[in-house]
Amino acid sequence: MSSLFPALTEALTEGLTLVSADDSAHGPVDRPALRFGDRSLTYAELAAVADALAHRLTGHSRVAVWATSELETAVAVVAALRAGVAAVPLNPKSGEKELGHILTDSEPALVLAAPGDELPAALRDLPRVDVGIDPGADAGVAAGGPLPDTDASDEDPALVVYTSGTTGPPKGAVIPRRAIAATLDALADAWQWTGADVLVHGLPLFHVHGLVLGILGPLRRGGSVRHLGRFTTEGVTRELTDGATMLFGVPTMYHRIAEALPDDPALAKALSRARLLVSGSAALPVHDHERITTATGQRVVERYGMTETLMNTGVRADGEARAGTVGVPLPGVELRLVEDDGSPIASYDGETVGEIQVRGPNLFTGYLNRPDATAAAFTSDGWFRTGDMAVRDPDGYVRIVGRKATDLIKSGGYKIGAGEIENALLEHPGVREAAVTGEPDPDLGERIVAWVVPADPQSPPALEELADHVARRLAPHKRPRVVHHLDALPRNDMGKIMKRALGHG
Ligand code: MCA
Ligand code: AMP
Repeated sequence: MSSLFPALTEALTEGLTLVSADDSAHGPVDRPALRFGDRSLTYAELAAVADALAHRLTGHSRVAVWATSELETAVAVVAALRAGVAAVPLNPKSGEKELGHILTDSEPALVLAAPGDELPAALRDLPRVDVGIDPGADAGVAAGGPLPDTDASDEDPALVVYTSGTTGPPKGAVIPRRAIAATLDALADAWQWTGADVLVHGLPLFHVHGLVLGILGPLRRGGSVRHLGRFTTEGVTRELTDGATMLFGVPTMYHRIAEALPDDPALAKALSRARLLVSGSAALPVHDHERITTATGQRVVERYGMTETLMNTGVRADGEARAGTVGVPLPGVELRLVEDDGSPIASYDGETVGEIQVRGPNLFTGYLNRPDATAAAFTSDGWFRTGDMAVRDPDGYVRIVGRKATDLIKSGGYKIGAGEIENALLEHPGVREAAVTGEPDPDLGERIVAWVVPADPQSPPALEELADHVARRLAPHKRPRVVHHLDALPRNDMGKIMKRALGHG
């Protein structure tokens, strides 16, 4: 396939000497590519550092990336893609159990990390390659010869991204190069996204939203991205006031923006200047949409995607941004709604609910080492079962109304499997039985609630104790925010926990 990053290739063919300042607005070489805080790289500099690193990666099948919200993570992933090697981004806050599972499952040849980063014990047996970002030191990269970027096949894996299911440990979604190119080009069409755009975001870099859309997206367009390190409304104000054109965020971030707006005229002004405000990863409540529009005159557009499918639908930049909808299928994406028995729903009546199934070049190739789960995820004729329930308006706009599995929780835009947390809770000595549910939360969308039968009713484990336990074993965002102690869990005749009965507990 052609290069995933034409602007990088262009920067290389133009030569790695920096052009004079007056050419900077035009030539790809001197255009800013990445900015994290006060550290940044132009396309020429990124080409130098990423390609020097890429030459050290060729020949491997998979490499892990210690995916902090720093410049090194972006460089490491670009280097892996330039080398034709799959990158496995690791959440640097992953607990021992989660990290252990991911490493055993994905068997990376080495781990890429920023020079100063301290890695946990689970990673110390892996060869480590430090990600240098000194373009001067790497100026001789061209001597390393051409990289496989353009020779890699469309189906070659680009990323393995771990995503939670209802039960068991997370599964590694193998995302091929073709899916990344297809989804980013479809979004470019929908959003009139060009190299002139400057994106700002503060999303983590170990998931599709922050990494594929937020970093690889601008680089594929030849534009630039400014990462906030962590999301703050001050950071959003600063960057949108200073020339950024687009903002990507999860609903929790837009909720925090909506909360801050009444007392923050600078934020309102900055948002009103943006070309496009995009929300995704979970539903943005209509109330937050409305508050933002009232204060800024801007409409937030939503897009709908999944780790396994990348992006499926979106509200187009030239379309009507209707709160509560995720827009229309993106170019190249086939989308249908089906009944429980799998029969397609023909109507576009805004009422008939069905499961969303999708097909197209944006899809993953399967779950790593999980042919069973991969087979179960697809119909016999190649449609991917998303598990999301939706209706379609007469003009094709999709409205997501719920999820098939009650055991999947979306909190802060993270997908979290109830079973995974239940297993972790059961490993705590103070827990005899456990069930996990999600309940509505104005900030997080849903918050994780643990229902626990204590081993010793006289001294039940406290919330903080259980939250720390889950954060240490899995990840902090998977920790319960509420714990209820019960004498017994409600079970049906088969012994299965009746979670619906818990909501009222
Ligand atoms: C608190 N903390 C703890 C504990 N309690 N750490 C360890 N043990 C504990 N017991 C720490 C947290 O790690 C965090 O640290 C800080 O305290 C605050 O925690 P919390 O309140 O949970 O989080 P927050 O800072 O308020 O985060 C809200 C957020 C975050 C910024 C919106 O949820 C977020 O970044 N969400 C993005 C999720 C995302 O990108 N999803 C995309 C996947 P620290 O502050 O240092 O971290 S979905 C996807 O990719 C598909 C394709 C799609 O459609 O997009
Ligand atoms: P993940 O598995 O973490 O990639 O999350 C994918 C899931 O996030 C989808 O299956 C949806 O349930 C949800 N999702 C993503 N974007 C949206 C959106 N704009 N509105 C509602 N749900 C969304």
